[in-house]
Amino acid sequence: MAIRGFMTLPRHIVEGEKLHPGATGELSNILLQLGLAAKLISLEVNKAGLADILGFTGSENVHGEQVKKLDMFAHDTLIKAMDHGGHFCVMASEEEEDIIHLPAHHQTGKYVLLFDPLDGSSNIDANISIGTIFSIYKRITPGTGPGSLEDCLQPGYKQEVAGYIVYGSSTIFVYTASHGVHGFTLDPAFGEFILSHENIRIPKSGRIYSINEGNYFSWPNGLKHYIKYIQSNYFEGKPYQARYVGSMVADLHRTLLYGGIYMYPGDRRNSKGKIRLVYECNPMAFIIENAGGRATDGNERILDKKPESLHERCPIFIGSEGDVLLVEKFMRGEKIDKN
Ligand code: AFP
Repeated sequence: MAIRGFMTLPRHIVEGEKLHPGATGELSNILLQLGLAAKLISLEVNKAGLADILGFTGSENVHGEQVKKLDMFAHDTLIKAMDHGGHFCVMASEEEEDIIHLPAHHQTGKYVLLFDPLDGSSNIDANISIGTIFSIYKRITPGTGPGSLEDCLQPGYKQEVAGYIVYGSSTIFVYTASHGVHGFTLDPAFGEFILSHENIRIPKSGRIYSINEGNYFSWPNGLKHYIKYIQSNYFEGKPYQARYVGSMVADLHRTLLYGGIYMYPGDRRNSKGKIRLVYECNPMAFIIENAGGRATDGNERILDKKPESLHERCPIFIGSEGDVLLVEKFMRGEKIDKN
């Protein structure tokens, strides 16, 4: 097999470093370690149907949900892969209530790592795509010792890097460090991520909407009107198509590539919806904006929101700019011209 010219994830990261004058190489090391963790989690996800790894551990996570073994495997793997490089002062995971301090015997550094180790985990038993989401910030507290909660509660626009790994029909690692959004597909034969999606740009508008329509009767009226509008009008010959996996990483990966919109609104029962601001909304908003898209809570830009707590939830409308702008108009009750 000819491998000349292959752009692997490590090579891309190292070459990308040259675009950041004065870069110390620290972020590159972090991304390389995340790539390694992604491969380990991917291997375990692929074995999920075979090994005695499916099923509940019997314990609940901070949201009162049953935790599956694979979630904990991903959580532990990320911590083990990331805690020793001397890059981080603090970490936080969607699977743990409080911030995670680095072991005392490891050096601390200037970065902060936030992650959702295995998003969409209620889909594991059905062999449906799931994913890992991460974001990296610089610490804001002074000093070189352990970081604090304050470091983890920064608005999303301050992210240095964000990314996700989708474990689907193949495993794909997508990240942005502000210079474009790039996707790498894991070649299982030689265990390396290969550049497969360079400088991804989300279409300005799409023809796919993604939302849990089972909640229709709890939605705000503006959103109900929007959904009926895109279902009952023809756009270039047909109405919008509905696609909803129920794994945000999978739904957002499709949205990034094909365009359209993913929505998880607040509703009558949960005014802030379900999706977590720190672990899911912020990294996905950073990626989508860097690809030319838009992400709001229906009113305010997601990346401008200041998190108040680690596990807070936030309504989200994210995807192609044209689609998000349109749903916002409906949410504000503005008059929309008939198509
Ligand atoms: P799980 O990790 O509990 O499966 O939740 C996944 C998720 O946070 C997000 O990935 C999905 O888009 C969303 O929840 C699905 O929620 P609904 O089941 O309420 O549609």
